[in-house]
Amino acid sequence: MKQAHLAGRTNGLRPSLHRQLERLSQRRHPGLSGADPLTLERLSELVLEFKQPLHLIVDERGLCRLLWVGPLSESDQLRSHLPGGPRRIKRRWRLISSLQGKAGTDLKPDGRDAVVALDLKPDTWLRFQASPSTGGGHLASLWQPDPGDRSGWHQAALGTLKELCDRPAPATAKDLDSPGPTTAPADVQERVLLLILTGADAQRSERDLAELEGLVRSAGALPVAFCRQRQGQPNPQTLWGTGKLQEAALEARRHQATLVITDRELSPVQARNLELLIDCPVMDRSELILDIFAQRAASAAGRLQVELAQLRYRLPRLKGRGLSLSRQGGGIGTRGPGETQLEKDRRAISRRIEHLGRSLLQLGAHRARLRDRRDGVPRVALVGYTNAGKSSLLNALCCRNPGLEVLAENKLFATLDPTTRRLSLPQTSAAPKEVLITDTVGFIRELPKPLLEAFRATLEETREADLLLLVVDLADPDWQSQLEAVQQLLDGLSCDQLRKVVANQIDRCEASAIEAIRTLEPDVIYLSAREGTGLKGLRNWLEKQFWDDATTPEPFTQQTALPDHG
Ligand SMILES: Nc1nc2c(ncn2[C@@H]2O[C@H](COP(=O)(O)OP(=O)(O)OP(=O)(O)O)[C@@H](O)[C@H]2O)c(=O)[nH]1
Ligand SMILES: [Mg+2]
Repeated sequence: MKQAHLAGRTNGLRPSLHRQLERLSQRRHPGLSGADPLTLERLSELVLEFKQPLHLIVDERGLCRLLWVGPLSESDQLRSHLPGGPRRIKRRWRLISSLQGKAGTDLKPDGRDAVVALDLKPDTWLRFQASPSTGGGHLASLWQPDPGDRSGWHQAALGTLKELCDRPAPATAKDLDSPGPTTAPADVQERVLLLILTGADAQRSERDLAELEGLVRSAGALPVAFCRQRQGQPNPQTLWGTGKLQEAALEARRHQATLVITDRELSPVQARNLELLIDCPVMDRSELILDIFAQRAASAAGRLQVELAQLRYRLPRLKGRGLSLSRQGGGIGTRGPGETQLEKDRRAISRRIEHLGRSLLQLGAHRARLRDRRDGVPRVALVGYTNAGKSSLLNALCCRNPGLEVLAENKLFATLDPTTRRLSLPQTSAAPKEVLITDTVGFIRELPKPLLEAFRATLEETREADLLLLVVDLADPDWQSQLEAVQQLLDGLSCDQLRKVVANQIDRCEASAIEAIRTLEPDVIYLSAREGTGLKGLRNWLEKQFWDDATTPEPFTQQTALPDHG
């Protein structure tokens, strides 16, 4: 018979004990179901002698593939100890654990043991107490993987060891692999677990979580679960506590998550540690945003900018990244420049970064020449938080032909490349009055730095505009902090031209929001891009800004002094 593999706390075992364990691991169990009671009796005697739990992994033919000594939690990758490696693992395998505990609750799979056991994907897990109960038998319970249960397992039977040894495996095994109603095929949509650190402000944390969920959906993935921890004394190695990460590992398996996304930027070491502890690819919010940009980039300039940002972000992180950079199956973080290329040659990447930087400079110069050609026509940029309604406003103002509309949809970062349109203003004089309006890429809190740097060429449209219309989604409960974030980002980009706040989406906002913004920005323009309300007021205001005197056709641009914000 094929000899089973012994692993775990085997160092320092007396040779006689070693032999006994080996003999036990060579005993055959009934095929497909059940277990050999005599082997398990002997196993429990050794548990009491060793003062260590012992675990058998039995295949569908009843052969023991591994005897693990000590807690399962001591192995990050129990599967890798199996002869033939993790790929050999099949369904219909059984896990049998002889435990040291005495109380009935000790039979419940718990903590890291439960997580590691789920990794094995066994059909059943028979757990029994090594110490006989007062009646003489061993208390035992049979567990099956259950994605719906918090522990990842549900109890299929409880009884004495003898009873459960004879019991065939329940036919309705809820295997974690079986497609349930909530399960999407993994290759169709990435399933994401969100790992979050919350602050003292509960409302703020809720909104941050909602925003992160929106980003995940924007990337085309499905947020399936989240784990949050109150921010305390951060552990520099992992940011989250070990207990929380154990919970995250369990949640990831319960929900069949294929990716974990954190709301905090991770150092390469932290990312690697998290991957090891959760045993799932881990990515931070910045990388997620970069991925959304990579998906949206349509123009040549947009693609160059995204590639540059991704390379700048990844270069310092190449070393030490494990699972997430070696994913071959597609999904978040694998779009844009190829990962194998990234791994191949750091110097080539640095050269590519230089090359991209030069190309973008050339593009910037080209754009500047184009802008010069528009000289004399006032330029207005629509800026604001992502999803505020900038593109909708551009369409409402300038687009009479439905075929020429820019994309406006309920997605974060729907717009990536700036679009400029001509807007004819109310003509009170004979001379035509036109301004150029540019729809720009949206902003977000804590925009990844490499992205901001790479998008300088696009953001120049904003810097070079004569006037900024700062679009706010007044229906978003978080509008105030979004407005602040945009103001700060504009300050950081040295955009010092006039900023006029435009309160959009008034058709669906709370009356209190209108009151609140009135106190904050008394001269705000209210409108609804969707309903078309307030557009006339905005046009009139623009006309007044650029043509002080309605009879003077000379436009009022940044080259001449602008009045103070008012
Ligand atoms: N009810 C209502 N919905 C609006 C209004 N303006 C925009 N929306 C909706 O808000 C969502 C986002 O609109 P967009 O115009 O794409 O927003 P954006 O600021 O361009 O977003 P990004 O390009 O992703 O930064 C879309 O679903 C719009 O239909 C409005 O005035 N009222
Ligand atoms: Mg847009």
